[in-house]
Amino acid sequence: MREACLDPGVLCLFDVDGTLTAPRQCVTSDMDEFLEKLRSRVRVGVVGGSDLPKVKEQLGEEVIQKMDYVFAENGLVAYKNGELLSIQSIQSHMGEELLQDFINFCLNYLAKIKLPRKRGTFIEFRNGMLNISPIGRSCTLEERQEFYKLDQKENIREKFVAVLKEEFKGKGLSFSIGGQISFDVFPDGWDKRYCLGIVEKDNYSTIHFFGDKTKPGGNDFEIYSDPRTIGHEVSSPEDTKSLCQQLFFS
Ligand code: M1P
Repeated sequence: MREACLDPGVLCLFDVDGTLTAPRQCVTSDMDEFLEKLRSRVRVGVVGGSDLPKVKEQLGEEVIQKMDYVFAENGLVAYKNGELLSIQSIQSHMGEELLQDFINFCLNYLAKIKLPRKRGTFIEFRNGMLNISPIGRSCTLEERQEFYKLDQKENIREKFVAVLKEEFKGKGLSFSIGGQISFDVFPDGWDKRYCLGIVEKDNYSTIHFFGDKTKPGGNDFEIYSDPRTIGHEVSSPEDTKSLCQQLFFS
């Protein structure tokens, strides 16, 4: 069935939060079914800033079996056809010295921020990146929304990133604000374009990318504007679905 109208030269890559799901929420059954249907036309992959446990939480435990590719942490953790392809390690890339200087600086800065609410897990250590959250990742959904609103007014994350950029200038670190309560830190080049280096070997003639954070500073910007992809800016999962309907089913 899949093979009948499948164009194996076309790959569609999707961001997760704000593109396939509401931020940090589970995929709807409607979107899940649509992605299944889309896989009858093109190859499908997801490229999220989040780590694999969060991608699974949102897209389902079976996601690596259901998609052609799953790229967690921008592709620093990569799966193809249900199999692990590669995994990166931030500590071996940065070295313990710089890593600790960086973590210590962040802890110090975090300790000085006063917010209406602060919870736990301010620094999440992932395979290929660090995720820093001023409110703390263990906040509730309500507390998340409250922080996000405040951040839109006061640019708490943007100011933090600006200070880090200055302090760690020339150290080969990149920063991206992809979600609502945190920002990601990784070595230069380990943004979402990282996954393009992986799929390059599969010789696709066309790679579409769909994302919502496509402006400079957003974590979809680099891959969206990369000449190897056709970038599509979307505003919600509904928008993503209707754009894909137009592109692949009309
Ligand atoms: O997918 C975008 C971002 O999703 C989460 O962001 P937040 O929790 O701040 O909404 C994080 O997993 C982050 O790493 C990721 O880039």
